[in-house]
Amino acid sequence: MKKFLFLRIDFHSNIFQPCYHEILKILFHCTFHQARVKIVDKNDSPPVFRDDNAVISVSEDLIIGQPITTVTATDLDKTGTVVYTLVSGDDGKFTLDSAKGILTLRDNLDREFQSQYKLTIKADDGEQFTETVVIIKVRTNFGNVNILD
Ligand SMILES: [Ca+2]
Ligand SMILES: [Ca+2]
Repeated sequence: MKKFLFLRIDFHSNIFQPCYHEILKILFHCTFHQARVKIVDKNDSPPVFRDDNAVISVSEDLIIGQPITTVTATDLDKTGTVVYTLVSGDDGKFTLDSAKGILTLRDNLDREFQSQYKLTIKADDGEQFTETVVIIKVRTNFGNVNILD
């Protein structure tokens, strides 16, 4: 004799609940059990930067240690922690908080020496990573302009 099992899947509670339980039990003299299925998240999505190729203008008289911007990457996964790294282009002028993504000034800027920095920043979730570019444009401090007599 063939036996069929009908299942109703309740996605909200993740419970696979047998339907017609009592009817089938009477017809086929079998028993049913409920099973609770918990779906565990896998770290399979890369972090995604909120802003790509951001351009930020800063004054050349910015004080060392002052925050410039915060880079943010979102991750669809519940597992894994996003770690930010300054990969290249900073020339020792900037530092990046690995946990919060806060970019701060590390050394004095001089527009006459270098007017633009192209920073490559990485967001890594332990499995996959994404990179973005942040361009820092240095504005002139008018106090440095030499006025000839
Ligand atoms: Ca996932
Ligand atoms: Ca992830």
